[in-house]
Amino acid sequence: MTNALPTTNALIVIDVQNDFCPGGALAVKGGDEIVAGINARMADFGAVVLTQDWHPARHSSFASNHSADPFSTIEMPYGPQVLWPTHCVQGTDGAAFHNALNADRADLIIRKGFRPQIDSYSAFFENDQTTPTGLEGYMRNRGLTKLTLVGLATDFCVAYSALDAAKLGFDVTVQIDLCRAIDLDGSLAGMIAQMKAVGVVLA
Ligand code: VGL
Ligand code: ZN
Repeated sequence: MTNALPTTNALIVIDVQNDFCPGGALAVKGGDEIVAGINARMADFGAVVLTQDWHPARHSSFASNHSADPFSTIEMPYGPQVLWPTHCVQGTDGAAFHNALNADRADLIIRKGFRPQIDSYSAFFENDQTTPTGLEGYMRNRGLTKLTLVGLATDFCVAYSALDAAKLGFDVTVQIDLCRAIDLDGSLAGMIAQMKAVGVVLA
């Protein structure tokens, strides 16, 4: 057989959802510009996984549930937490994937942030850094050891996922031209530095 896709290589597409695209509730500048490039990259991988931010309306990461301002920070039992505009509420159009994303190619769609009391930026662990999403087991069971991450947002869900994947011993690349950032108070530079420090390849 020729052109076999590398069976150890997975593309993980982080949160390419309407609420993170222009016009959405937590719009990331240029969020929609990466969709065509992500679809094209899918052909290079033996596995494609999509993540989907998937919050109940009463989620503790929503500023509206604290009568606080969006983008302010509060102390949660697990540490500081940014409060966000209400976004990616389960079953809403905002939580749906961008309609041009080739979701049909996905082997797995992993949802995160569904527990009301814990946010989950990373595709591997929730923000308490201990509650697993199950994605590590899926990757190991399929022998997927080389992970390439793309999507939204570079400095939150992509970076947290990349840091956790590196910590778990996966070989991790973030394809930065297929990501877009929120960049809250220097968060982009900070997270890029952290990713480099743990050996994540920024391609
Ligand atoms: C995200 C903030 C809140 C992300 C998700 O996908 O980067 N950021 N929820
Ligand atoms: Zn969220």
